[in-house]
Amino acid sequence: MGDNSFAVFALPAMQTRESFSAPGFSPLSLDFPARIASVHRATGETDVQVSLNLDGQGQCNTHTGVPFLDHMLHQISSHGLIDLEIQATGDIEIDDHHTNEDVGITLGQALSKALGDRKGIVRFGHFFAPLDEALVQVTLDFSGRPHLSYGLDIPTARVGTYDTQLVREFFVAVVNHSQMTLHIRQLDGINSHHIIEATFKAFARALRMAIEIDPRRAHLIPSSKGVL
Ligand SMILES: [Mn+2]
Repeated sequence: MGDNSFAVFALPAMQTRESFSAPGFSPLSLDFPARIASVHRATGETDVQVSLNLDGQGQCNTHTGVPFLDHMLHQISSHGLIDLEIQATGDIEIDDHHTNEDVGITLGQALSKALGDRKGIVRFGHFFAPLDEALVQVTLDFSGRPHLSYGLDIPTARVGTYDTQLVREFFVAVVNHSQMTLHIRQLDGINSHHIIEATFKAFARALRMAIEIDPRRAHLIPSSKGVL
């Protein structure tokens, strides 16, 4: 019976694979407009320019004046496969707070702009990222309702010169300006650099999953209400 049942189930599976053996999907193959955006935001405290391509290859060029933030933005680009260019100047002679927050705000606005009405996206994303002893889970939803549930317990006040309280401030800004629901859970971790970097890696992969075009409903807004 084992041999027969294998044959019965294996044959349709092989046919299914062959019938979908077309080249890899890209939004362009569904006549999607390029999912790119540029946002410039200037205040009395900072001047931030963000350009991104959601369907990129992880090319990253960021100069925020906050080296650790640049290192984390590189994780978003590289693991999210988002081409990302960020130039920021800010009042870092005071501290990194305004620049960190305003980069988050502008990145959130650029994400929202590139997604447009969010037609065709998978919408939900999740990932567990380890970095040595650290393990962080990120779950997100482009729900249209900003919410952050922040579950990091970072053991030191600073990583290099970067104030570790700014991690939460960054994600608050991204969430509010991209209209995203975001849950971050730290499952393990001792080293602050590892915990934060695992968070950005998990965020990047969850983001990549959520913004991917779902070919089965590429021309529909992914909500039972029809609006996000
Ligand atoms: Mn690192």
